[in-house]
Amino acid sequence: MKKFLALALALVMVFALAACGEPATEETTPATEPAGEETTPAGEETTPAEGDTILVGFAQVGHESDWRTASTQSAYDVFNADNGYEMVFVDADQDVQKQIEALRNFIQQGVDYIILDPIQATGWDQVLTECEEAGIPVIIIDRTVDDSDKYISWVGSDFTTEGVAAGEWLKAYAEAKNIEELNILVIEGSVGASATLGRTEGFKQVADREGWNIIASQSGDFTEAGGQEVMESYCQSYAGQFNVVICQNDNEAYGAITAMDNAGVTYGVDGDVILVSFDAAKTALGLVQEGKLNACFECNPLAAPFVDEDVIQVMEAGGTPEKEIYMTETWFVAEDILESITVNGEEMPLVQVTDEVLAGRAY
Ligand code: GZL
Repeated sequence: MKKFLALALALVMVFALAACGEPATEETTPATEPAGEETTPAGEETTPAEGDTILVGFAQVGHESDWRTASTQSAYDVFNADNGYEMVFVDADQDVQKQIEALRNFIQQGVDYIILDPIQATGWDQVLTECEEAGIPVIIIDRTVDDSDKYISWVGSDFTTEGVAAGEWLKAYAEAKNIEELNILVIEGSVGASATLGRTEGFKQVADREGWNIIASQSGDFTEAGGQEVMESYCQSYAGQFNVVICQNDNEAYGAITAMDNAGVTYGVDGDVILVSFDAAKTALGLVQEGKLNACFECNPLAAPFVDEDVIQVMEAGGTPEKEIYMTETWFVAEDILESITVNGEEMPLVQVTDEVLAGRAY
């Protein structure tokens, strides 16, 4: 009954807005809003709903990567009238101040819940205090807030474990291929992002333990253009000196591939350079299957269902959700020469990318 009422009211509102000459399309966002590049950067959109629906405000990082597109799509797939929600969505275009402004606007709008994917790990305690004083629960997804605990739950991935996994795989792979010396270039993610900090820290733990040579580590800002720019610089500065490139997300790897192609540097299973990325978007997994990427370490972007089921619905029923809710991840590889790796003492399987694996991917 609740959903039917919300849907009926939403339809009434749509026709009312249309009659007033309002752009009806802004209020009739379907359950599956295409959230790709056409997402309004730094803009505000609202899914329609009326009545006793749950109003959530979502301050998203931006639209910088395939991963981000999937994360935004996941929110539109869940927080819409079909499921008893109305969502106010803000794309902060990788600008922390825009995110903080969005949270303050959500307070003014009187949303029921705030969802935040924090662009950077620090600088949040003041605005989270304001949310707490306004009595609005905040749910953090994906990246972490490291300087405040004024939020109900965090739903995301263990970035340090992702970095350790990449290091442990590289160790096992080099041994299997009889590669004795590893000279490594790293293309880091956005400066100050917990995903960057964690992946860097985790990989470095293994590199330090194994005595590997990390030649350089620069930020590509999690974008394809950034990855290409850094890789072009690396190819000029370290020509012939490196045999491993670690990209901290898929889009940086796409850019690095363009740069290495242009520089005549070979990579992947049959190349001179071992190429690794994080995220595991479908495009990247296709590159793994082709052997252009040697390995790809998943970071699951589909947090919205967990926020709905394990946090908001629990609170709506009067319960207390878990403070930390971890997503499940898979480590993908191009070849079947290794079945598993040991990460932090736990044996974890490696999945070779096949047509069947690709067909089963949601993003
Ligand atoms: C990781 C996420 C990162 C992705 C990038 O959880 O925050 O941000 O790895 C994205 O693709 O830009």
